[in-house]
Amino acid sequence: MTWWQRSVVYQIYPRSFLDSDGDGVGDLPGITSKLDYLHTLGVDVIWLCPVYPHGGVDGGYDITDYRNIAPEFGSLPDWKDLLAGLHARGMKLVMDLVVNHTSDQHPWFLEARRSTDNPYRDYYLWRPGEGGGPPSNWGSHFGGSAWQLDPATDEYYLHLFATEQPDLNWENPRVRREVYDLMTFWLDLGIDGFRMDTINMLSKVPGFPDTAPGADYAYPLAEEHFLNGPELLTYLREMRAEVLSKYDVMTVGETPGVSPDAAAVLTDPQTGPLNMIFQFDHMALDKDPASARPRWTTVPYSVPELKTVLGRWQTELHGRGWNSLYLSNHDVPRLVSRYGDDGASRVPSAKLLATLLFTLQGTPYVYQGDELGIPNAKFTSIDDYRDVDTLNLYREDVIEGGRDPAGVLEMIHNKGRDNARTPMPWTGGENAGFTTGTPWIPLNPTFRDINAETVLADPDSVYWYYRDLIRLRREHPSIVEGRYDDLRPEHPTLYAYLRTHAQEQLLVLLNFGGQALDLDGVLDIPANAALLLGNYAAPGEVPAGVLQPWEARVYVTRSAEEMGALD
Ligand code: TEU
Repeated sequence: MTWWQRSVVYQIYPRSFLDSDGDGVGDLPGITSKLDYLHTLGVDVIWLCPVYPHGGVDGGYDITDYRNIAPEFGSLPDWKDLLAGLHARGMKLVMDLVVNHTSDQHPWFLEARRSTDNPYRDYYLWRPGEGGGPPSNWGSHFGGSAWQLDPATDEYYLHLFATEQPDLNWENPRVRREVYDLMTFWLDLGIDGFRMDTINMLSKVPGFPDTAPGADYAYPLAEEHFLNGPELLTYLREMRAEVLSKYDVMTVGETPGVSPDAAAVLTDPQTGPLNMIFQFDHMALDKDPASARPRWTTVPYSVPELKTVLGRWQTELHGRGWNSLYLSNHDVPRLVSRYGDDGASRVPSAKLLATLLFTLQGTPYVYQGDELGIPNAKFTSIDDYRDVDTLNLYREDVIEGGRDPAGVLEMIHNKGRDNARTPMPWTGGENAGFTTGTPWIPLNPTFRDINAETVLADPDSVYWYYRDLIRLRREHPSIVEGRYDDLRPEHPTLYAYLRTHAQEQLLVLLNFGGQALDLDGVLDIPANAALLLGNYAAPGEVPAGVLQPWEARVYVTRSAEEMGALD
């Protein structure tokens, strides 16, 4: 096993972590001042969302300079201090690599748009219009057409995300060389890897053919024409040969719409260009696929469906590739609100979800604040939101489309990206201890009760449970290496699985839901099973055969034969 297979990653959204200079925006010195907080939690690797100079449109994912730090986040010396502070604690740093697109303010694009024969023109994807409109009907992820007419040359450029995020032309070898060079720049400064943004969108189907029209939006997402495109593997293999193979670093690719088979190719230990990917199947469970914009919908899903999806990735990548494990990030709602119960059972359900996250096979990713059990932030006014995706939805649907604002706000409450982007609550005091100035986005209204200070002071808190789980994972190789077997795939609320490795086998029991569950006739806990960790019962206890609402237990049993009694 490699270091990155044994690691736990903690994702930081710098804008919202901790502000050290009172401008209302989190920054690098803020992060450096909290390294002991992260070290105590036990995480090994920090994934830092973009801190580069940017165009101010998409939370740093619209980069204007790949080799520097945005002044609001600090300076390159501040960044070096952070890296040194991490390395001094035996921790590692992974940077965000955003190279499907740049900002429209990047010098390459400023040049490219000047004339059709500019040397940078082919850094981007330009096409003349068709019949007075865009070259094809492709929609952008953030609403509207994915093509933008640029008046200077009367041609359209492609942008799969915001208008201000033009897509780079990966067919151009000069673009690829630029990317490899900027990767080398950071690797030579000593970083430990990259999280690669939308990395399976690099290769577009030639000709940008139309996609099937959407239900009620003119511009549907043409995913079949840009996800896992024809040259993707060629580009990624080249990237590995030219750059990554020369360093002992980890890579994780963000890849929507990838099957386990495709992931096995991408992450094959010998030939795969990446170490692991973020798959999106479990993110789709509560979406309505028939809707014109599924990601804004919320439909109930069943626990057996969750087990099917997670189980498929566990079994199909076992021995073939490597999984990443995540239930949240900066693009999705808070996990306790989405998969748990953010009301009366907030704490036990947050712990249950953590138990799931840390006891599957793969590298777990914790999103900042999830270790405090933070729920979604439900702002009552659209004025409190900042995310381009959220604001575009509101503009298209309410301001231009005349839909009911209450209904759209509810969609935003359930699925908006700002749920995850409110400032880290460090204390219950002024501005939650995040800033001495005015925070760039309002605080999550729960901060007076749910903040690091209260959570650290409470030995039964979500934070200490995360710490215990991370420790457990380190002490039990079956969690990292073992096989996964779902014991009761059909059961409506019980998620029970085994993790089997050589001489050791773990049994994980998760009662998904607000009802107690009598295990009698459902599953026998073997007589020799010893409780390692639970969110109700303490290690070593012999708890009853009834699981409390949202109860989670991790047992160890000594041998595979003894575990046979379960069947
Ligand atoms: O996200 C890409 C992505 O596919 C989605 O999760 C996307 O955020 C969603 O479809 C829209 O709601 C990555 C980054 O994680 C995201 O923050 C950026 O906005 C996006 O790429 C563009 O760089």
